[in-house]
Amino acid sequence: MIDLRRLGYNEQVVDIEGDYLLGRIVAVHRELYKVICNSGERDAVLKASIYHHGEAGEIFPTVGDFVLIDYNASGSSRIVKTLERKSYFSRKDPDVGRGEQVVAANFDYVFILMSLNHDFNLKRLERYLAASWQSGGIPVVVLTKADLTPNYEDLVKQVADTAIGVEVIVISSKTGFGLENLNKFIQPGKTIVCLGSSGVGKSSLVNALLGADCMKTSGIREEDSKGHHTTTHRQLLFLENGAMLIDTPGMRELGMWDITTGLGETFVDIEGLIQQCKFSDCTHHNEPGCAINEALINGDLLPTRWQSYLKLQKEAAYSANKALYFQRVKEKAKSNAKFIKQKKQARNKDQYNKGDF
Ligand SMILES: Nc1nc2c(ncn2[C@@H]2O[C@H](COP(=O)(O)OP(=O)(O)OP(=O)(O)O)[C@@H](O)[C@H]2O)c(=O)[nH]1
Ligand SMILES: [Zn+2]
Repeated sequence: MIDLRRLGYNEQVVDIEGDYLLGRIVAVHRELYKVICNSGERDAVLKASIYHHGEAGEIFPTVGDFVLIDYNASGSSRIVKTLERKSYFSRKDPDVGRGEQVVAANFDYVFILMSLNHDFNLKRLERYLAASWQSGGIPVVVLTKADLTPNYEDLVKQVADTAIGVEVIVISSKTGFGLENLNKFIQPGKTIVCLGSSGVGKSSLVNALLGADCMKTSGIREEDSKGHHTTTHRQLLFLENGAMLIDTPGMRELGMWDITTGLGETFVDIEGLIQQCKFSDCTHHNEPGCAINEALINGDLLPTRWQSYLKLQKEAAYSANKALYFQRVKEKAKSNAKFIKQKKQARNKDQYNKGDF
């Protein structure tokens, strides 16, 4: 028996109609899903009448999602519901017009990897931080490749000044240096996702954490709808102590992020200063009593940090509109579906009354 709380599920499942089982998605490959549930790991597909022909707006599951399945002991189970997410990362769907695509869900911590050599870039870090806060996960900055950069103290300080209130941990996956400092996050039932640009050492860290564990490399062979054989790698990985890691290709393709609410947490210092401006509608240009100007003059606030804030805020305003736009599209689709359903029902009733059904 698998205790689903060990998979990170802490909520109560209400409203389960029928004999559905709770499970967690461990891999997605096109329309095929792997779900771990009380009966072990199962193949599953979406129940078409709910996801494809039901009311618009049913949320498609992704790696890390908790779902309800209509269990089938002898074949593919049917996924009937995607439960509410506590955190997620999404990217713009590569299929034009389809809005966003969620690539990972229900993680507790986001390890933001940045290497201490070539990849070191504080502007990018701010962006990753904002996206992480926005995702609902807790960011942890992991500075990699310590073995290649002997004098990193100054770099760590710069990161600490940028990532206010966030833990910063220096590691080397090659030598194992510092890995033990990640243990407080890598706890049973907790799920971690790694974020960072190509080459920073995400795979190396995942492999170092998995150690001798071969779960990652044991692919799952299966047949797709056209009869082709494919190998799906598990994308939710289990560490020996019961912690979980999400390692999915989608995370490498994150591009346009909605960072509206994540901004405030990334720039707590600036938001704090703004509160202290004399006028509540201060534009931080030449107003008297502007705490931002004061901090810029006395050196408490670096001009580069202020510029980053302004730049990201501009982008956030754009993506806020984008989010609103997609929300409206979704609502519209939903009300259309309802309308069509009502019309159909009315028509059927009509025909029934006329006796020509
Ligand atoms: N010296 C040293 N090299 C490392 C370390 N971690 C990773 N590398 C090397 O950096 C290169 C990239 O590492 P990966 O783990 O593949 O990086 P990644 O982030 O998974 O890259 P993508 O798959 O492109 O996203 C490889 O050549 C690794 O051997 C480290 O701690 N020290
Ligand atoms: Zn001001």
